[in-house]
Amino acid sequence: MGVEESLNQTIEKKGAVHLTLIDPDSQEPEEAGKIAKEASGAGTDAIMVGGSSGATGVTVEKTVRSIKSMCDLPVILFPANASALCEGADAVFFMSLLNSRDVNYITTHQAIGAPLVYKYGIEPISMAYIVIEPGGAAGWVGDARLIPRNKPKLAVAYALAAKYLGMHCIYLEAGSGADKPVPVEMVAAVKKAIGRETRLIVGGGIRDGATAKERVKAGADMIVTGTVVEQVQDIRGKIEELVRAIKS
Ligand code: 1GP
Repeated sequence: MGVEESLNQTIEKKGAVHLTLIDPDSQEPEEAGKIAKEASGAGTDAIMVGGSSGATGVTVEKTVRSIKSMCDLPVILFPANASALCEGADAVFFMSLLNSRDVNYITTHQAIGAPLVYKYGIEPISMAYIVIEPGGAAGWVGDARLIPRNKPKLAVAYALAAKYLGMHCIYLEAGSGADKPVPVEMVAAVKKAIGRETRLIVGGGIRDGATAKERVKAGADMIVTGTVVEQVQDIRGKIEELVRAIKS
């Protein structure tokens, strides 16, 4: 079974999935492997590997290898551009930053990366990436025309466009380490418009179970957390809290 199918099954059975994001630029590969092991023990569903800057080439490859040696979870690349692709991952969020002003982030990096995905035999999971205020480094690097927090209709418009273009997942991103996560009203409005089968991913600034749960109740199918594991001593305890909160 592919990674996308297995995530879909978990969503159907448990209501939502939790994804742990590891930025290869934030720690040594060995440490990344340990974090993944703790996250796996805590019940996270897959490990995402990527970051807006510094997550390229050998750094990504060594991190993926270390994670794969420490746990059995699927590893999904979350690349800022084609230089973050590598062999050894199970899947890649094959994404287009729909609200970027820069055509490179909408289609050019994808054209450069697609033959590598093909060559490496990585499963592509099509995804629309939509960056919401404050947007963080992802918004800056990707030159996003940030969606204002109080304009859910703009997020809905992009999400519907993504659905009609055939994308399977839509990621509402507030930016890594955001002081405020994507508003619940925006999550609800987008889910209402895209329906059950298009999967809604929400991330950026989610640090506790209650915040994650509110967004799942509003319609998020996948919750991504990254920064919080870099900030706590008890990685397993924190991820257990998040996982428990979002699974029915
Ligand atoms: C960033 O949405 C992810 O791309 C995760 O954000 O680091 O704030 O958890 P955090």
